[in-house]
Amino acid sequence: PDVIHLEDYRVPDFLIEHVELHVDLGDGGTRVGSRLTLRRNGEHGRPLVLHGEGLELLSIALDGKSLAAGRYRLDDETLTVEGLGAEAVLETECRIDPDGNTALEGLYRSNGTFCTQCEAEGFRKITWYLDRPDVMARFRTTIVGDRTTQPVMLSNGNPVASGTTGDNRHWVTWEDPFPKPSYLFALVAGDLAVVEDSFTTRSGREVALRIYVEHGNEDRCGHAMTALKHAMAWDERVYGREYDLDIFMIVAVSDFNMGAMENKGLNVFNAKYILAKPETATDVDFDGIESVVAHEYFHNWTGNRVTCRDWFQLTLKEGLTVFRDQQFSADMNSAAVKRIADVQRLRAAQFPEDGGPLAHPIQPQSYIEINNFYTATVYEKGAEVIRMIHRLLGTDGFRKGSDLYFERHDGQAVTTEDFVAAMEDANDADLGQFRRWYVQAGTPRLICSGDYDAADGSYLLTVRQETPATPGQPEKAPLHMPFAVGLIGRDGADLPLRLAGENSAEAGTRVLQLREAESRFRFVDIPERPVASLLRGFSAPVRLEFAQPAEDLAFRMAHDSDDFNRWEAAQELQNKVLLGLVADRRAGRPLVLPDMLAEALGTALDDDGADPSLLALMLTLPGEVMLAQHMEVIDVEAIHDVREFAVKALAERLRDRLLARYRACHAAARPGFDGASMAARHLQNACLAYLSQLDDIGRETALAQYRERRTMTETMAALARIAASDWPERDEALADFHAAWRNDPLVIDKWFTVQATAARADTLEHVLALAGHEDFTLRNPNRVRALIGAFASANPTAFHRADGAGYDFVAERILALDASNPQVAARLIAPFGQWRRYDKARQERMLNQLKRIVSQPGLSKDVREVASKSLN
Ligand code: B3K
Ligand code: ZN
Repeated sequence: PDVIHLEDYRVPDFLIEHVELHVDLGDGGTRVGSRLTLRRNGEHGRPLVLHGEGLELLSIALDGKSLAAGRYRLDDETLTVEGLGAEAVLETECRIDPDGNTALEGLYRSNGTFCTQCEAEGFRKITWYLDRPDVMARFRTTIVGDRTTQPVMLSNGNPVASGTTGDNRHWVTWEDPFPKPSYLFALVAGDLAVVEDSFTTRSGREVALRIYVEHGNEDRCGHAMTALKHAMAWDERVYGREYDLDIFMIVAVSDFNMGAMENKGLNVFNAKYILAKPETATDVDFDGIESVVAHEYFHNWTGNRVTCRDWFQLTLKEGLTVFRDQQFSADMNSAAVKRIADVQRLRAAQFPEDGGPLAHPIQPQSYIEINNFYTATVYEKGAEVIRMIHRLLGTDGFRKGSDLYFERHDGQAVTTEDFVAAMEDANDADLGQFRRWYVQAGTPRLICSGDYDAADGSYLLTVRQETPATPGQPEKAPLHMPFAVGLIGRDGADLPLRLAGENSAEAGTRVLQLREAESRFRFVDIPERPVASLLRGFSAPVRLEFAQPAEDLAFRMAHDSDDFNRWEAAQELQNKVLLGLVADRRAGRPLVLPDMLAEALGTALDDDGADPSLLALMLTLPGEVMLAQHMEVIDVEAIHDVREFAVKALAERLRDRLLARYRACHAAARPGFDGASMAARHLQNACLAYLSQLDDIGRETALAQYRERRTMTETMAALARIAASDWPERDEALADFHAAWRNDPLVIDKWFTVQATAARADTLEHVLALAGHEDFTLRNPNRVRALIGAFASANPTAFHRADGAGYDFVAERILALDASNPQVAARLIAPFGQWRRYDKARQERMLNQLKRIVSQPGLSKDVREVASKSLN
């Protein structure tokens, strides 16, 4: 296979100044005319080699003269033209088939609407082009379509002309004044409804905001529109960045390979991240919409105005933009709850990637298919790396750095090095060693110990860092990272911290810097044995190893001034207890729930002062997938049984307090997206997860909540309990839910997921039946993820069934899907890549499926790359 290496990067042989596109949409195929104004880049005699895939050539002309067959060469991936002058105009016309485009890359149709997805390399499926991000051109796009079926025809920038042509057809021309790479091109045409609003920028410009949706969805756009306006104001306030066009458009489509796309002035979204009202979307959906709308908007500066030189720089725009959307959501809602959710996601998706066969640095050094590198590492770990820079430089220093970055590089295609250099130069800082984060893969372990010396009142903190080997990187160098710590006194307050040799002390969190393989910090004037709170706010993306007694963890759950670490203490205590129980079960000892866990959670339940959402997170035991990360060899059944045992035992012990809190939250919550109601629902549902385990009141509580149909958040939480149960009402409830929402695809996705993730012995049989349900289709990525993706990644007991039937089912669907949509198929392979973590029998079964996938003839390079690397 063709491996692309970062070290082979060369500047483009030609630049494109201007592009004129003429897209004639039709039912029997679409004709794309293109006129490229080219300039030779430097002195050389090399030919022009344009990218192009799946295009049927209709005509080609150079500098106004039609080219004879011998003057150009065409193959499956390129068009080569020799003999260009220093400046040239190349015109081509081709035919493409959007209706047959099931890969959803390039120009395709979703429910009849024409739409595009060009990142990373989809533009070459529309016309021949230098389809690489360092070629930035001005685009002028004319779309011709049917007046009845495509009354709305959109592209980047501003509409500058339009007209009709007879035959019930019309045309519109769009012009984008900002030079951009082809991956930011977009075109949409269809019969869509529009919801409009406007935003006045701080310099007083009026920007029209338009959200286009399928008819009937107009009443579900309010939340996305509010999020957009908040994001626009926030970027002005926090980063000094103003929007730059007169129109900002979002189009929501049903069939989309990922979340959304930041095309210049015309974002295209998966409908899941736009459409919501409390009756149809959960609070998690509402949060997701707010953050994805903001994320795509923020790309306008971090990604579009300053873009990537090549795809190895992907984290330049993605890590930074994820960090910005995380900051935004933290500002809009509870910062601690947001931080916890982000860390949970990092641990669930990125840590396994970093510890498995697909480990790669946030700046990969090579790839076969770039679409495979839109990973949790590039995005989420990339965001953690930016967050560390932010921590090291401080809020003001980071802002100075970002200002300099925009000032230096506006309108350019740059590298991560340019970003780090701007941060350094603006702050006179040295990020030399810090740069290793960009090129070194693997999750560092921080092995910590603390020694209190009562005689001289000092506390010695020792931190050793060690990064495990990853494929191709056997040796790791020490990393530079911020390490936020606090020491808590017996009264629960943070002690003033003074390191030996310093003159004054400050209370609260202290950000230490780690650079060496081993660092020691001696805190002085510590009057009593403190309780250490390490890695506050998760100040670096590492695994912390610090043996802290259970009493200290319970103490921190109640007193840590850092809310993230209050939650983290709860997680650690729960991990300790549950993993102890796993060991008991494996040794055949009876399971007994330690009193102290119930007491610590009881104390949390009684905490009326804390954010209910934080309490919900503290009360929720680590999931099976998280617990598994702590086992040498994952024991799927033991983890499952022990967790179920603990939930039930806790429910019995805390019954009255759970019920009281449940009722109070239920009374406090109002339908709608307000922080207090969302937090109340969060805690209500965390209590329900326990209560539903109780034989007497569990069933009635869950059923009552389901039947009340107050908000989708409550309905789904109840239905999840019902779907996992053996209650006689189970089938009826599932049938009833389906009947109520059969015409609402985003809700039906939830119906599939709730069954795919149910912890039941017969789940695989249900999932097999669901895969044959009339509502199931491999053609819709959301539906695929709702059933197959959820089953493989969020139902460990069913996916890892000992007989291998779960593996067989998923591998078979990956192969079926690969024929139509390689990008989505490749993403389903990840769980198989974790095979080393399981027992011998499962290892062999997982490996056999990977081998089966790799040996399939005609496999896409997407699936081939991930599956074959997963075998290592
Ligand atoms: N930039 C897009 C992702 C494109 C994925 C291409 N396979 C969405 C985002 O990160 O904002
Ligand atoms: Zn992004």
